[in-house]
Amino acid sequence: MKNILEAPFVEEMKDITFNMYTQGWDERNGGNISYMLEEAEVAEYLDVNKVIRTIPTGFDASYLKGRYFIVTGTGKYFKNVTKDPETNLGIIRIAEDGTTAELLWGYADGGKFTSEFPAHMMSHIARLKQDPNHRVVMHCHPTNTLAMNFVHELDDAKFTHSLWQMCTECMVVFPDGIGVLPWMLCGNNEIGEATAKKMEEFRLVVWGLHGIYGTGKDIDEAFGLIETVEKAAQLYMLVASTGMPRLNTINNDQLRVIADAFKVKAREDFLI
Ligand code: 2HA
Ligand code: ZN
Repeated sequence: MKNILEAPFVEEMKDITFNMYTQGWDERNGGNISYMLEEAEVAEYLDVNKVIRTIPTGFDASYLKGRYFIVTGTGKYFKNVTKDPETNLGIIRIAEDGTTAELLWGYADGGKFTSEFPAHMMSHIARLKQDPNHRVVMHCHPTNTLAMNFVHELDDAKFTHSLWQMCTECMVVFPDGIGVLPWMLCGNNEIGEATAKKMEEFRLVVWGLHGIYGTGKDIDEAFGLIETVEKAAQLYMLVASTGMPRLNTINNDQLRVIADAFKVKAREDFLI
């Protein structure tokens, strides 16, 4: 059996949590990540028949039964994952009943997965139905994206369009747009269900006045989506902060030109 602390997926979780912490997007225990793993990759490092303990999922996750995930722990700080992955991360498998998670490694201080576990698992279900290669759900509190929530309408089309206009790259990276939820209480099934509903259409979902969810087939894709939104939001806020009139913008014709050139399908109804 190989050393789990050297597993590529543990290394990836260490790298990305530290990276996101240093961006300032994951203060204190802010943010959470869940990353779906193949049984074969886990079995190189762990005896998959050895369940340490079980943890209730809090909802019916039977669509994911038998699936493995590495997930950040509740109350844990992204900044600490690198120095103590076994306490700050856990590897779980969704049991046959869908209401139990089987802990195979981690949460070494008796902890459990993130309080946003329902939103993560419900989002995995929604994204897997859209894309069988989907694997990662990532949540954080990017500063400029959040700032923009206070001065911009929380509307899918309007929010997406404002960001598309900020940099040429946005149309290429998220032509499918961003879902935007109003402020809601976090950490429960209700916000999980609302997030998953948006995930039927979007890989990115803003939680109004809270943060963002990004998803993808790997960590780079989920992170890259969030990073691009945050860059555009930073530009939006910089420009807004000057109080000067905008003399230039990327207009809808130009957005269509970008989509054509990069062979992506823009959400035409968001070209408002
Ligand atoms: O896990 O970010 O949304 C801490 C949070 C809650
Ligand atoms: Zn949060």
